[in-house]
Amino acid sequence: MKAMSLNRILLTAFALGFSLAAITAAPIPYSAVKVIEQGDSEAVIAEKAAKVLPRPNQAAWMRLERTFFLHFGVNTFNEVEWGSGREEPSIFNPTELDANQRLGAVNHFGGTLFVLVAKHHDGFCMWPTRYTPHSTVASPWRGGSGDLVREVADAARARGVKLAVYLSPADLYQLKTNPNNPAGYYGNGSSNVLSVIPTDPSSFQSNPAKGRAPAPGFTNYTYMVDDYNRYFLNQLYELLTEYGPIQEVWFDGANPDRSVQQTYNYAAWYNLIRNLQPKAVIMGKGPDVRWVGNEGGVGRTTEWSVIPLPTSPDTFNWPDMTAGDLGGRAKLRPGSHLWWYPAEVNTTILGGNQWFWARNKHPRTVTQLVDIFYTSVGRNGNLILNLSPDKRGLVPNNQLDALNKAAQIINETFAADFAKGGKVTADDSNPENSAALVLDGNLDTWWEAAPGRTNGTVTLTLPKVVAFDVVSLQEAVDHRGQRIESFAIEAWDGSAWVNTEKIQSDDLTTVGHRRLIRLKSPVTTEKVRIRIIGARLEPTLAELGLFKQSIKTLPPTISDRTTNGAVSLSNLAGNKMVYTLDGGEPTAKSPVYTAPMVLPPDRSVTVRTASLLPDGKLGIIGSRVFAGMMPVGWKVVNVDSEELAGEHSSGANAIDGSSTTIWHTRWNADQKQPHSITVDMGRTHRIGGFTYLPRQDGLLNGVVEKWRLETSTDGVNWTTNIADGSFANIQNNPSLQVVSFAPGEARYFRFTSLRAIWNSGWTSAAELSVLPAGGEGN
Ligand code: FUL
Repeated sequence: MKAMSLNRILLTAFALGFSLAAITAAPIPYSAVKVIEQGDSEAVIAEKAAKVLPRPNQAAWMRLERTFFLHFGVNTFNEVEWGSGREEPSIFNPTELDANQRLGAVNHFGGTLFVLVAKHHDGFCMWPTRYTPHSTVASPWRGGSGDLVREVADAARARGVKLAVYLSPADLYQLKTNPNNPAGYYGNGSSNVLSVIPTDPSSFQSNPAKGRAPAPGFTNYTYMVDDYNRYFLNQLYELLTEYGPIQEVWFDGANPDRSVQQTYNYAAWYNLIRNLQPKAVIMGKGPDVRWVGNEGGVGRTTEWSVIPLPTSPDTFNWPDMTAGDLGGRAKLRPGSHLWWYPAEVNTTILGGNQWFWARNKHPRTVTQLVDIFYTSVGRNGNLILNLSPDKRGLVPNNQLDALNKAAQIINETFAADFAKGGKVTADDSNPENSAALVLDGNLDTWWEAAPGRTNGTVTLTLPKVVAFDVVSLQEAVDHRGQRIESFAIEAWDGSAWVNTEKIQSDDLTTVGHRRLIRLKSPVTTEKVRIRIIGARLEPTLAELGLFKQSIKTLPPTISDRTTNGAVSLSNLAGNKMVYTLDGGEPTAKSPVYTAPMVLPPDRSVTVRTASLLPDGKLGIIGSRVFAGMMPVGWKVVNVDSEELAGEHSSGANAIDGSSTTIWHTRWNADQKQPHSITVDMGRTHRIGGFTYLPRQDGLLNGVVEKWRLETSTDGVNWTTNIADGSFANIQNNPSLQVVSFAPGEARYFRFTSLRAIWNSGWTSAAELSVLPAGGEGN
């Protein structure tokens, strides 16, 4: 009986053109998780990886693409990146807060989702929670009746933007060592006891089994948890039941004070979220969405959404995944649990990856924001761009201006799809999935290569010649997973197919939900083909688009400063460029750029520049602050440790003007803080601050977290300018740190590392410099 039915299957299969090899093995079904077994062949491993599909909450989330973050709280009022938990709620008093203002900017950019920081690491709650008085209720804002979550939720819904919440697991206000809150729950050693969520606040510790009435339409839940986890669950409950649908819950892995141990009961948190908001994704320390691994807005050029986990996702503890190759074939090993885990690319509108507003923080340039769009949304990840309202509670004009200009460029670029109206053919297709489906604007229909093939070519013939320089590709990930491993984009030049030249070092490897490839210059043709060279299984394309970048108004690119202080300007469109070096706004009459400009060595300089368009108008103005003096004539006069053997990392590298060489203490010796370096600037300057550029090679060894800065006019008598400073969040944001102090005369400065990341004994620096008196000294 069995043999007969198998024969019948085989006959039918032959009639349909399947190969014997493909049909004799048991078919591998699509599923949410797959385990690679010992002995699985390369082909089986690839097929398993290709048949892991996104779960429904992820599929909906991936289509959001352009999402926003908002960091605003007590840190805004103290102008710091990380708080201490000891802030007085009275400092929180935005005078003009208007949630509609920030949502307007989000709308203009096509923003689909807004992630509000409801509680940052400092523990101050932005809504009137029942479980701590440390919230907006204790602040003067709206006379103590303010609820930021409500105001943002209402404004977002009114504008069709979805809502999400960030609730920091680290909580310095609740830290049991916080003198301002001696009864703090965080790390208080309480036992796991039966707790009803939502808990009655009046018997929160005395009788946690006593619940309060559930929110309308919801019920209550029971967990065995300690005080802090019960606190956290109750806060989640409030946020997820009182503000309408929540699309994403954001769990940050950062923790400014690890001296107090507290276990997070993630299993209970996830369970509660699934019960209350089953459509939400859990981001970060959770199973649904992965942090891309940096805060600079840059996804991988090869970005797999299927990730091998060493254990089952049910028991995995979701560490940060920062390696370059997370899901390539070399990573797929026996024992791997393959899991859909797409990337979210979080970054800031403020330069230097800074999350909270402060007077001296400036927005990124428009060019940088446009680039970030391509390196996030264009690399199979969702972009989450942070806005930073100021003390008024409003997003300042300079941030709005940068965002609106970037939005204008991106919107103009994607307004017209030149592929529309074209005719599409493929060399070979699955009969159910014809090539024409790549132009139907529907991600749920797709072209698929004929069964058994792992390559294929899709050719687009346009009714007339077009010029384009952006290619958009999308796989049918919701239905067929992620498969493409390598492809080429070719244009017909009238007699042959020629490879188009891409703008960046992007590898043409993965596609996933969306891949945007920018070309070096516009290609003019009436025929384009996408040649898929390799795939894990039959490749698919759900959509294909061709666009022309709106580059004419893009601000010129301002280069790094060379060791001689020279800076050059360039622009893709080949326009003339005008500039100023005194911080003033360039006009059509400003000097026209002709050759690299040598900046003065003894002060910070702001370069501002714009393209001079053929019609005499100016394009968008770009600017760059070169903070810190040039190290011309400087010498290291003392360094307590430097690695000269393994790799040349002498102290001199910290003042050579190059961000690619580093000072590093000895690798195998002197592994104890403090470490210090003393620099002689050759003559006395009046200075008002210093800069520290951590190593920029992606490694964190020796990156300084706590430090001391001293200055001297004679190298003998020293003034301590800052005795115990710290670089908040440098582990996540290893970017230029600019610190001001009371101005004074100095010929020498001494930088001492007191603590490095992971409490290691090393110290490293790419560059150290000082600021002329007068802040950043434009
Ligand atoms: C980091 C935090 O420490 C920053 O302050 C910010 O919230 C960012 C989104 O995550 O790890």
